[in-house]
Amino acid sequence: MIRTDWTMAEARAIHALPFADLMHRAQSLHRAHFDPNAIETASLLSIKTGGCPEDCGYCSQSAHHDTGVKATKLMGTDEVLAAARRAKASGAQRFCMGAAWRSPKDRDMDRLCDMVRGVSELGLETCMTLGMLSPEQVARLKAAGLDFYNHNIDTSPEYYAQIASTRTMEDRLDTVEQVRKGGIKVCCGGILGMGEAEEDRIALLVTLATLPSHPDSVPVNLWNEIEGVPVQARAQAVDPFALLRIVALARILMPASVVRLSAGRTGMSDELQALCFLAGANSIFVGDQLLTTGNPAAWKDQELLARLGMHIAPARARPRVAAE
Ligand code: SAM
Ligand code: DTB
Ligand code: SF4
Repeated sequence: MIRTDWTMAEARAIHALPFADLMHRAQSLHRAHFDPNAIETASLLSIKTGGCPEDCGYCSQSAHHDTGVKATKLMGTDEVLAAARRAKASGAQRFCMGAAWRSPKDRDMDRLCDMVRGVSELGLETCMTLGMLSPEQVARLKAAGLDFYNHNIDTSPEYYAQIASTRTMEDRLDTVEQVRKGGIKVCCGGILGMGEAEEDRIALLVTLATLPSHPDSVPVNLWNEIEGVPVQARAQAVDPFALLRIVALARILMPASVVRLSAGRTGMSDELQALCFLAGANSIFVGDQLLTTGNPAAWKDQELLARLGMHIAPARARPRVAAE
């Protein structure tokens, strides 16, 4: 059963299960919906870096924080396609293009659509993350063939105002809804380790799991340390078992969604990543670079997947909704 009526009380109770029970429940649902040995891969490219007018307290790219990240212009389509070819050659299935914008300017739309068409023609799935979109912009990207749009809500509705003041959770949810209505698949998740309480992490997932339909993919990021941003002062290391409980809860609340173990893998042991896959994570970013921070080297990921007997394949939910 795919449910969109989860309550906080239900989510808290699942989250608090004894570890073995929680992992068993998550793994059973994972197996009912996906091949548990398959992992999806996406590669990221920052097509427009830094100088962003938003003040997200975790982000190296905000013009409000002094982080040493240099602002660049929107890349040319050829440069983007060259990076997409390299990503494909190194095993990526999806190419995700990110821009440090509050929202795209209409004058950029032609080039963005060219990028989507070009990346699709290479046989890669396409994803973009460009900030807020108008319904017209959604329609243009859809017509160009955009498969996914990433737009994270990042934390709980209660904690959101502590993280960003130039936009609200409602703004984020509005764009997510526009994207869904426009027929583009939604990628929406959050960040752990920004000083939020356990309750906020659960509320983040309940917010996603009670949307009109679950995001197609749910990135779980660990906050990546950035010198010079406000979150640095209140960030806390995420206990590995706390991470596992959140991955498992995401899998249980949204059983047919792809859960991506996103930022923060460089600091994780192989054993912790393997446990995250058991808890229901079935997607990773591959390639040495995320947007402005690092990611494990490709050979390290290949070695890890080989040791676990896992293979790279599109994480497609099984059509049948099986009982636990
Ligand atoms: N500007 C667009 C937006 O905000 O949607 C797209 C780019 S933005 C950098 C994409 C996502 O990266 C954010 O929503 C956040 O979840 C994640 N992110 C940014 N900085 C991060 C950090 N230091 N650690 C972990 N995740 C981070
Ligand atoms: C997501 O949830 N994580 C990715 C992607 N969506 C765009 C971004 C992670 C960024 C980590 C910090 C950086 O590299 O600047
Ligand atoms: Fe800009 Fe996105 Fe970074 Fe916020 S998260 S400052 S919107 S690039």
